[in-house]
Amino acid sequence: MRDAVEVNFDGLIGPSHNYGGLSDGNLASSRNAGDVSNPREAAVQGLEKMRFLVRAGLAQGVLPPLPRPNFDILVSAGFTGTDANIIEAAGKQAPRLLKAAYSASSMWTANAATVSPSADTGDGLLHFTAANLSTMLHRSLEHPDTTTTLISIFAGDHRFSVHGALPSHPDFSDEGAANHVRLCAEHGAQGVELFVYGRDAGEPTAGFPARQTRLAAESVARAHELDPTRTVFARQSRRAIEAGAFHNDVVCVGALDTLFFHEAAFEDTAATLEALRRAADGLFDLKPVMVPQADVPLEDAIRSYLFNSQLLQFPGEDRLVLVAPLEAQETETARRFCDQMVAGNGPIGRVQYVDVRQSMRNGGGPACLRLRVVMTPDELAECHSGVLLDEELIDELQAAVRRTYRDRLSPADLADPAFADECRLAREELLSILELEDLV
Ligand code: SUG
Repeated sequence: MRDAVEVNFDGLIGPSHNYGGLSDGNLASSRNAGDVSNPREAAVQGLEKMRFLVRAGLAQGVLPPLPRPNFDILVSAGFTGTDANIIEAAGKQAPRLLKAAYSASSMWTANAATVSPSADTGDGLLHFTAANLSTMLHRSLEHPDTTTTLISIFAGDHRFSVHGALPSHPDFSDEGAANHVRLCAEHGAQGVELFVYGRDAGEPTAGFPARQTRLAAESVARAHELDPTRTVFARQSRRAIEAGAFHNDVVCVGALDTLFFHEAAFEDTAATLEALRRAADGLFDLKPVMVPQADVPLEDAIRSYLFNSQLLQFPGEDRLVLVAPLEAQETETARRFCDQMVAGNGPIGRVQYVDVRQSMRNGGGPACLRLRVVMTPDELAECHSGVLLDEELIDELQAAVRRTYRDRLSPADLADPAFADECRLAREELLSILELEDLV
């Protein structure tokens, strides 16, 4: 199917965006713990990034924020009474749990699910598996609501197959598309799916957590009916995880036939590239762009989030565009590498820097904020069109955000029961704009 397109579904940043310091191994989350956040600016920044892609002529979708606070976890922890009683008591007795219940982490939709386009799957359906995100408590709360959201948007089992999350056990730890790369000649052609894992099921790890297991990756590949000869499983390097690459997409991004990655991304780079070439045989010639440690030290790569960029084919441009965070431009080694790369004649011809600083301060760059879904025209026609953006809809969402979101949120504010109502009303307004009232 030649005219399939890649749709980027960004997470609309929720009204409770805050710096909770909840993610061990995510250096930005730990560094900025307790700071005052600006949810309004965060959501506007995210929507401006979406506007940039819409203006470039790319297909752009949005996923709404999940309901926060998540009362289910608070009730499971024994808090009872009215919503206000629950929040007040949790604020006093379990403030960290209240932060988890309020986390706006569903904004990072690269972790919402793993997606396999219909060109890759045995049954010809477009498959999604919601990620259990079981390593971090606050993220483990997302998947039931994420599954419901995906089913609302991708309804109809003759085109779409939405799988619930894998079991929530450490052997099945799954963080979705952040550890998954699809390579192909063109979006609608059969591709090669690369799954990157940090540990085997049952394998103990010291130090920062490895959030993806090989068993989880294999389970998703099986459920999606992927062709084993076109599927590659590669191990992320321990060194990258210890340096703060809590997902593979902090050190690697791929699109079409191009894989852009840091020298230290994989445990065995040569074997990974060899396996990819074998899997791509007859489909496309892999174009690896490896960034040497000598040019961009791993620490700079992680601080700048150079690799947590979107790699996109812009209409009218013959080489790929890297949509990178401003922090990459501000990091000398990363910027120098980008300048040299675009001056050469490799597959990446331009770098565009975007401001997503509010999200970056929690460890989420441009690539974390989007879930890529390759869709045929029939699939596109059948999904819920209310979440497909044009500039007018972006304006409407931004106006709602400006009306309903705070521009200052400190951890202490979460204990105020009035804030829960504020979050609910803001989300309801967004859902009504997106014609997703069934999710209220
Ligand atoms: O899971 N941060 C997220 C960042 C996710 C980035 N996603 C990708 N790399 N695809 C995480 O660590 C921090 C929340 C806090 O501390 O308040 C957080 O969850």
